[in-house]
Amino acid sequence: MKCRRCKAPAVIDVRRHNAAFCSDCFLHHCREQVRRAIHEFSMFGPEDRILVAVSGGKDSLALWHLLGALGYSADGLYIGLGIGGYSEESEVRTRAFATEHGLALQVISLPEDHGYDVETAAQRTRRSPCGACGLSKRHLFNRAALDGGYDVVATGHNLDDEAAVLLGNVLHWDLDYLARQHPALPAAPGFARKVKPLYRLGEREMAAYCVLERIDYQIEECPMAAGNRHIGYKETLNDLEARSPGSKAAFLFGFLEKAHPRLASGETDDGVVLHPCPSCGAPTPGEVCAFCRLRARAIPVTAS
Ligand code: Q46
Ligand code: ZN
Repeated sequence: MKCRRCKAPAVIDVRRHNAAFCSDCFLHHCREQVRRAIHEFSMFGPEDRILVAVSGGKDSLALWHLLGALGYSADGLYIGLGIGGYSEESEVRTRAFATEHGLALQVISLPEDHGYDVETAAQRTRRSPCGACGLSKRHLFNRAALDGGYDVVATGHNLDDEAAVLLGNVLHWDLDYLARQHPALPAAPGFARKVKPLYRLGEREMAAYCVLERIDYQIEECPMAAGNRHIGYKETLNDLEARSPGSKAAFLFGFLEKAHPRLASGETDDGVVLHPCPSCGAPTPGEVCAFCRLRARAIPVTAS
């Protein structure tokens, strides 16, 4: 197996591209896919202040590394979810990466700063752990970006993640979610701009990138992930991909090119009026925002 670009011995094949690469050319391929994603959707420019949502896993650390390799300066935000040893190790790796590369990192702890952890919030609000976790992370990343004067929040969602979310949204024909599923969501009042520069790269590519760049990431799966329906969607898509390489990319990129523009242009807000949450200021259609409701129910009430 030879590298498609330089004909040296290859270390990885990317069946979707019907190509194999040597180490240097594979890293070049990853940088080019991210560069293309950034330009294709005008995600940000060199003058923008970027906040990267880092979890300590392969995708977010690879993203932070790739942005630096492409000449962007980006700060990181890590949210400690209070998931025992998993969270502790994730934080250690995130801090070590930031220190090694001289990057600025902000750390928020759900238990210490907000008085609850993911498991408690899930139990008390009868949400799935990932539901409570996702709601908390979206809210806190957005707030940190607005408070810190950042232009954009970048997350490490990769091609596999996005294809799995798309499959779920299609299976449920959730048109609102489909209209909002995009690698670059513009800023709106109370909402920071959000981008996914890894949407053109698969999970396996991100793991290989970390190995080749010697990035020490959290390999353990989150113990709360069991039962997350996106895992099932990923397995289904992996079966499809094994039989027909390129299916995932065709599914996601075809949606973005052909279906999303129609969905987004037909998007109506259905008369929904957002107003600031009286407790935290986040835009919400209800009285108090979903995050503040979750937090109020998740924090144990102490007897007076
Ligand atoms: S951290 Fe949170 Fe993931 Fe764990 S609880 Fe679910 S959403 S699986 S990215
Ligand atoms: Zn609120």
